[in-house]
Amino acid sequence: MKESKAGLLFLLITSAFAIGQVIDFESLDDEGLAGNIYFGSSYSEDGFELTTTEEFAYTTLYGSASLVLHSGPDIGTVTITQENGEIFDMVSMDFASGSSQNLTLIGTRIDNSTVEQLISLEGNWLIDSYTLTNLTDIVSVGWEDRDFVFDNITIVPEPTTLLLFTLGIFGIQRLNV
Ligand SMILES: [Ca+2]
Ligand SMILES: [Ca+2]
Repeated sequence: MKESKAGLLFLLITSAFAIGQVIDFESLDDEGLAGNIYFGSSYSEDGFELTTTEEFAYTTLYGSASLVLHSGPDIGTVTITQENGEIFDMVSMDFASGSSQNLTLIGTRIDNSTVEQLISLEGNWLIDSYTLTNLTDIVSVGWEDRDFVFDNITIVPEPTTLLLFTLGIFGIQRLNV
């Protein structure tokens, strides 16, 4: 019994330090269709949820399924949260845009303070990867989106919460011994 508990603790601790996961939208790539396929205002993958005030579509025009925000003449917002409310870092993301412009990604921390990451989109409709250094220890991230294409959102779950939880269990178990 003790051994299995120790094994479980080891698993919990090592999983707490898991490296990043990539939201790559490949679960949408089952049609093999060109063009934009509209499907609604939310999308879930790897325990994360993306929502928008407008409508999401996906496309395979970039060689891999990627998301497109269909905002028409309006500016939509895109928001990413972890479904269990845990803290995470967002470390990179791919974007393509038809017009050259600056884009500000705004991360929100658990105390409602915000951090910002400015990226410069080239406007050539080519997918580029952007390294994000400011979006650490956040519970959500969002941006104003004008028909951008995006893919490969790389996220590192923050170990602190789970680690503290695990250490808490460990402490309680020691008290019970
Ligand atoms: Ca994934
Ligand atoms: Ca993809």
